[in-house]
Amino acid sequence: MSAARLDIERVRKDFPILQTLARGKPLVFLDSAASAQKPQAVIDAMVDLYSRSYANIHRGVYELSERSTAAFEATREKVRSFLGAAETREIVFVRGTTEAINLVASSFGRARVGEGDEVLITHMEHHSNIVPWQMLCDEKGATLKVAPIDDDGSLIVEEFEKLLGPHTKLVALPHVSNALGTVNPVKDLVRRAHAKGVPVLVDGAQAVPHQRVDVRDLDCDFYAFSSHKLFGPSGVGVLYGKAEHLEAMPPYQGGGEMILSVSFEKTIYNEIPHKFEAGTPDIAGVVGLGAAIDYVEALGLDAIAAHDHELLEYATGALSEVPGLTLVGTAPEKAAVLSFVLDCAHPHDIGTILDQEGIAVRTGHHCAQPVMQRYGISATARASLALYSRREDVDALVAGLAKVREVFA
Ligand code: 7TS
Repeated sequence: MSAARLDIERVRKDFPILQTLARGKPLVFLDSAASAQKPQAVIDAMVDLYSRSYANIHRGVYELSERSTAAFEATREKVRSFLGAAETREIVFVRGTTEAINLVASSFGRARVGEGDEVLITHMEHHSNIVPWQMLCDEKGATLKVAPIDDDGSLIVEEFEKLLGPHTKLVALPHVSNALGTVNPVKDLVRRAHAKGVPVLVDGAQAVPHQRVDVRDLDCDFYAFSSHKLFGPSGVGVLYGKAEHLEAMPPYQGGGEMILSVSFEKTIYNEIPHKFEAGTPDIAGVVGLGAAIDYVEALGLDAIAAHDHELLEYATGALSEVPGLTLVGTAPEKAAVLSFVLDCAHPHDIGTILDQEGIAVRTGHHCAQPVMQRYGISATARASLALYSRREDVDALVAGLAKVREVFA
């Protein structure tokens, strides 16, 4: 089925920041993998909540609190549908991907992983999907195992399979790598892990802005993503967990909202998902995430995926023509990320010169230092694309890189 095409110029009008200047030049924003820009609909939803419907949620008997609660809980249903989850009680609101992974490591991981056990991750993780597992392994006397990647940035599936051993208690892997753009065959990897009785957490931070995700089709046990990469506000994220796991898991944090009753002798915990939502959440942030989901659903996830893919191919071709440029991460299955090095300039110098042209790219290790170590480099420059990116942005990048060569080559 061919997807409807995105009308990019119309889409761009939805994002006020794209109309602004950077260093006196039209902004060319190529850092959406770090955080995406926000459409007016998201900004309006948050302003509207604060202007007309704001109160603390789940507590008040009065009308304003009921409205605020309804707006908050409506987002839970939007997320459920967005991820294809079976029930809203499988959707936990957290601060972001990082907190979602820490929640699973602290609660599920602590209960499941013991001395001599293993947690399996991949060589292409963001630090957020390394450090919580490392902390867990240190605490429990367990071992962190790392599935290797090929030179092109693909996971070596046979090696992954071999590392799934009798001591493996948990697998955590990225759906899409932030540093390389590799899209992992998650459904297949989950199937292989489940065949050995091992549950899987998927870090979906870089996947949800670019493709439809169906957690029941993937059959993953946990799926984490951040609102801010999905055109929603920062400070909010989602942990999807299968109800059977969430029900069995001990709470992550204690406090208000996560209890049914408290006495000094005994506390009875609330039902899921509230058991994992201690304290007053980012109410407007969750409402903003709901508006972001409405926005991408209205454009169509298939149309977004087709646009991102087409632009990635265009950008890959254009950058391949730049003298002295090497792309880092050339897996056959890739999404929206172009990491590269130049033979004549350090990535930070590339970023600084591009900035003078109004072009925003990310430079550094992208919180994925083991990926850099794998390729024997300390940093890359990274251009990342989103639904509002266009060929002109790529052309501006190529012209900017010619300036970098003029200065340094
Ligand atoms: N996992 C992946 C794959 C990511 O790309 C990121 C953020 C995170 C986890 C953490 O998300 P957070 O919202 O909890 O911070 N990635 C990036 C990036 O590539 N540049 O800046 C942040």
